[in-house]
Amino acid sequence: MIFSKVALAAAAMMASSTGVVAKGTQPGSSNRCGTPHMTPEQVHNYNTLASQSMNKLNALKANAQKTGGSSIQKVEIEDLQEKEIKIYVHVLANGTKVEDGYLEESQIHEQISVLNADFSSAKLSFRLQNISYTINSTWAVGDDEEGFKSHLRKGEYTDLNLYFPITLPDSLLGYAYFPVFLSQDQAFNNPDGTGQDMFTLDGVVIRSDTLPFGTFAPFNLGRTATHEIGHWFGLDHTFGSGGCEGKGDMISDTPVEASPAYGCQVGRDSCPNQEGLDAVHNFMDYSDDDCLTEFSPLQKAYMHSAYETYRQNVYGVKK
Ligand SMILES: [Ca+2]
Ligand SMILES: [Ca+2]
Ligand SMILES: [Zn+2]
Repeated sequence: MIFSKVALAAAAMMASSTGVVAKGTQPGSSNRCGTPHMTPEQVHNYNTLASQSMNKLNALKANAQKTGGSSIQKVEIEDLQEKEIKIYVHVLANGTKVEDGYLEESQIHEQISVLNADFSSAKLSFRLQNISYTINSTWAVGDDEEGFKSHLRKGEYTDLNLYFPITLPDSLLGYAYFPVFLSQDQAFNNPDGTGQDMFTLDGVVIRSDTLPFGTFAPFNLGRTATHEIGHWFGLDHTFGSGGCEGKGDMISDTPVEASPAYGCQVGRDSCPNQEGLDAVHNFMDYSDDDCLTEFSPLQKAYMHSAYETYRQNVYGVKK
């Protein structure tokens, strides 16, 4: 995927202004997520990958039913190869006190524990490699994204960089970027050329008071990280875009949902003419942290497919 400067500027605006993603937020609450919408090309690629994952799952289910062996859920999980993701944490603070955003290491370890719990049923785990602390009043409020990322980003495209400023523009809780075919990225192939460097931008930015023990209730159990990392693995929101008749999230085992669910609206059915109740417990919806508990089987399979396709098969190694 080649991003033009214009497309990326639009995406960046979406992430940091009153973009489409922010629409529908409850009055007085924060904007849960600023991850830019997928481009048409991304939608096409992700749809293809999701179909492949679905076919694979259906074949496994059929085989499990034939042999009468282990349960379908178990078979789905057994087929996934355990993956451990390296994490580089970057704390962006105003000073060296906790109230300046200078997080205690224990709080970061607790966030990693939440991630390992939330992703364990997907056979995905995380290992903390390093924590960097930077005192910078611009970066501490989430401004100058390209600046802090080009200074701080570590590891390869397989590795996850987490940035923790104190706050973010426009009351966003966090944002991420979907994985792309890095080998087709303009700036990757031609470091002196124009275009956005998707390798550098890759990663997840989250306001640090959403971490476990943070002050941003009801979003302070660390699930903003889980949600944004879901995007980093290629998942879209359960409500996708386009409402009940839209493309949805391209994941066939999550019911079509008209709009984000807030709070914990168990039993919500925003598309009554479409099968199933809204997946309000799904990590890729907008419910409160204590309401978010699960990924669907196909989401789990899809995260593995997307990681293998986009992140593990990168052509060449970024310096
Ligand atoms: Ca769906
Ligand atoms: Ca429905
Ligand atoms: Zn999101």
